[in-house]
Amino acid sequence: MHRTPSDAPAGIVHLGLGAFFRAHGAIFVSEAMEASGGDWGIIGVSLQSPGTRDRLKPQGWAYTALELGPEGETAQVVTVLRDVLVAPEDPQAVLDAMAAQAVRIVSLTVTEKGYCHEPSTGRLNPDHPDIRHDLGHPLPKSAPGFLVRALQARRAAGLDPFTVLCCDNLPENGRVVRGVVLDLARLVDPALASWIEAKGAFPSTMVDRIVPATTPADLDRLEALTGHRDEAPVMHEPFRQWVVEDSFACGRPDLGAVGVQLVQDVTPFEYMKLRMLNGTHSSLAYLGYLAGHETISDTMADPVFARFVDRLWRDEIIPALTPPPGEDLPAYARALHNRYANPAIRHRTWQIAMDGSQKLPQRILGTIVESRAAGQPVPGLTLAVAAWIRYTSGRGEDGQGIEVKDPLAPQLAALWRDDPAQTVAGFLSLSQVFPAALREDEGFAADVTEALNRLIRKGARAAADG
Ligand code: CS2
Repeated sequence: MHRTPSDAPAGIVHLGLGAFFRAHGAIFVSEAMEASGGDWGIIGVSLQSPGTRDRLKPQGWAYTALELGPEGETAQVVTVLRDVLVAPEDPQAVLDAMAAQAVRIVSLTVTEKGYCHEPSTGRLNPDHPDIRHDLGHPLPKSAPGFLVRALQARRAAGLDPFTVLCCDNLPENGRVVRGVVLDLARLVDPALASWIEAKGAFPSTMVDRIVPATTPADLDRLEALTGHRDEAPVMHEPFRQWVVEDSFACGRPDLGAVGVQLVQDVTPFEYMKLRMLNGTHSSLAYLGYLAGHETISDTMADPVFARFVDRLWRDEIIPALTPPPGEDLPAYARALHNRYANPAIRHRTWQIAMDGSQKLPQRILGTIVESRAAGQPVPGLTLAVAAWIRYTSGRGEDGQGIEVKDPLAPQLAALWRDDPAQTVAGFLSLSQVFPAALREDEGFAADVTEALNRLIRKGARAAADG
């Protein structure tokens, strides 16, 4: 039987039902079912708040995805969601959904900090408050906790594990999640850990689509465009890419039919995307915000920053990368330049600046470590690190306060000193963020201090105008 997305039973539970997944993975899955059928309806889970569920429920879980091209907008109604659960309200219902026999994939977009790991090492942080909670209670709070307890229930019921499909911007994300799940499972029950190790599947993926947060003005614009009020639409750029390691435990939607690249090794694609896209996104976010730009496209409309980011790609990031099969890195950089400049996408620098302590290692610091070891200068990325430090001080160039969102925010704010060299020394000693190679690199500390001095003296725009 060939089902349409709107009547297929759920074969997927997705943890972290934010705008990104609804504008990316959910659309690919829906199209794959349109192309080839399969029981791949999706049960979404919000791990924090009920807002998305409350807005989607009266709409029967359907929502509009609005494509924002430089030349116009196209709306599509997505009907692949079967239900939305809110974990803090009823964690048992989430575990029951994940342990259902029909569910064969649990996918995740819980953001970098949702894995409760140390960003600099990729290992579980057993002292994370949610992990401490989950070790003492059968009803979890954290994403790793839900994965482990649901796998435990499946094992007890004699079912196979589901495939864990990580869709977050982490390097080798499948390997990282597997490590975090196994670390936690070992603390819960070593036999469970061995079972997961033997039977579980954790394919790595590279996900890409720019999805700015939906604003109240977007709701009104969409209503004017379609004549229908949608309380939970998502906004996205035309571009999309999903590269997936083809190692699933018990089947998958026909993703290959809808343009998903199914490959043996995702690693080079992840490095390309994390360093070329996310690395420059974060760099532009801190510098652009400090210079008074609200969005990435506003920042790109400033020729100083457009030149800055082109130099980052050409002189610092591309030389340290191995191109994935079939990818031309200079062409990829040109395409990114145009995607960033798309004025229809109002992606706030403040939104991207969030959670820097969790993002910097894989986006920026990896390139810096490798380049410094090879004797290659990385002045632009060093300036980006200094801009992050300046940003997290909580005070902008205009003297206005900055609302710094970061799990380490209070700790970061406390590191600020009158002497920039001391401030930098404090930041570089953060072992959760900076790998040993940079913590012990005195030349790097001197370069970041020089960049921070330049930022304080001249401002972000002049500092980036090299
Ligand atoms: C952004 C990403 O918010 C951020 O940190 O860099 O969400 C970015 O837009 C996506 O990864 C694009 O695929």
